[in-house]
Formats: sequence, C-alpha cells, structure tokens
Amino acid sequence: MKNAKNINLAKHVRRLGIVFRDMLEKISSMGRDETVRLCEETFEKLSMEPPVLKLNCEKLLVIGDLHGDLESCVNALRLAKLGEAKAVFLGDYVDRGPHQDSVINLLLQMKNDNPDEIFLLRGNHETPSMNFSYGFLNLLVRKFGKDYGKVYEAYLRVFSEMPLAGIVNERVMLVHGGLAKGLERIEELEKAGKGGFEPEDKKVFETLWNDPSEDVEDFSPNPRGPGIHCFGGKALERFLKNNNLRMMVRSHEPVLQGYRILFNGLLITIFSCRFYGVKPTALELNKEKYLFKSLE
Ligand SMILES: [Mn+2]
Repeated sequence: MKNAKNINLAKHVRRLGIVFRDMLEKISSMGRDETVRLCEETFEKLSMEPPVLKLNCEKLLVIGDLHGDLESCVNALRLAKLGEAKAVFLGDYVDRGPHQDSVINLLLQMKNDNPDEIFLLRGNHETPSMNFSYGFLNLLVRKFGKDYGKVYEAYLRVFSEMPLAGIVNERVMLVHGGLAKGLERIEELEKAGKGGFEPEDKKVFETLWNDPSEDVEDFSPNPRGPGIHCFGGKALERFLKNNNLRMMVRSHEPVLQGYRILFNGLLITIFSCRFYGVKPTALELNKEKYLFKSLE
C-alpha cells in the first residue's frame, strides 16, 4: 500500500533524474532481510577503516548534517562526480527529517559500491540514545513492526564502525562536532577507537558533540548537556599547530547560510539539511582552495 511517505518519495525520485532513480526505487522498497544484508555488507567495509581516515585527493566534497534530507543527499552525490572526486559525509544521517531510511540506505549502498570514494563519518545521531528520542527508532518500528529489533541492531553495528574523523591531504581535519577537550594529538583519537554503540570515551564523545564558540578562549561547558564543551580559537589554534594542520571542517549546528567561517578561517561549519530554514550547502575542497556549493 502506498502511504503519504512513499508518494512523497516518488516525487523526489522523478525530480532527481535518471542517475539515482533505479537505486532509489530499489532502496525505498527494501524489506527486512534486504536491509539487514545491506547493513552487514557495509559493516564489513567500514570495519576495515581506521577511526581517523587519511584521505589524499585533488578534489573532495564535504557534506554536513542531512537528518533525512534526501534531496540534499542526492544533489550532493551528483555534485561529487565520483571518479573525479571523493565525498565525505559528516554524520547525522538519521533522526528528525522525513526520509531518514532512504538517506541512510542510499548512503550505505553508495559506500558499498564506491568504498574508496565515499566516506561516512559518525555523527552524534548515529547512536541509540539519540535514535530513541528523535525519530529513527520509531520509524523502524512503524516500518518493520515486531521485526524492527533485528534491523535496528544491524544499523547500530554499522554506526559503531563509522570513522570519527578524516584528515585531508595532511592539512584539513573533518569531524562531526569539533575539538574534544584534552585532545592534544590526533593519534589519541586513533587509539581511542570508534566508541562502540554508545561512545563513552570522553575524546570520542566530544568529537561528536562539541561546538566552536568565539566567546571562549579555551573550553567552556556547553548548554547542550553534561560532558559537552564549547571550544575557542586559542584551543583550536594550538591543536592545529601541534598536529601540523591548517583548518577544521565540521557540521552539527544549523547555520542559516549553510556555512559559517570562524576563528579567522581556522574553522568552517557546513550544514546540508534544508529543514531548519538553512540553505543546504556542501564544501568543495581543492588542494589550495575551497568553494561553497549549493545543494538546493
Ligand atoms: Mn549533530
């Protein structure tokens, strides 16, 4: 039976053109066993990746939070021109928005098909505590009924193997949230691992949750909740210098313009989900420069 959501998806599929049409149709009709299989295949690929990816390339597209924004997701995949460039997604694929299952399934399928070109970092919403309150778990219960548990566990296994960070051309650090308090060297994050289902290690947790603030020098408590910090320009500058990096790119906060440059260019926030009044944007990183690209 077609429900409102399927009709909505069909509209997207028509608008998004032929390249992804077959894949989207396949993904939107996937049942329990196919979904679990897709997760298991992607789990195998992700578990070979280290917690901190080292990426070397001429051109790379960075995509921020999606939260079920299928249109931004497909626009980003088309824009990325895989084969010529790589694409790194900064996490928060699920919860909140209307097409969470299609977004995550499409990205998992793309990761399977293009393991050396598509990279999926972990966001704070790739965890059970967030999915419990912000929609993804409920969606799976509605979609799979009493069978939801097996599918959800397969997704959680995938989430737990997503890398926490990427280093591009030894110069730019990519994460979902930001700089963790007490993190001095990137190697510490590599040693901390990927955090399991619900990251408890402080450095892993804060990498997924922290925000930058120009009102702070070093670190201050973050109103988001206990254990989360705001990091200032002084802290970031020290970290970048110690690790011989030029800048950090992160997502996690809806910024209306779709991007925001802080700390005199040491940090960029990029946001790709259109459901907060945000102009969905991606960041193209070239060897010596960067460009903002609309995903509208
Ligand atoms: Mn987030």
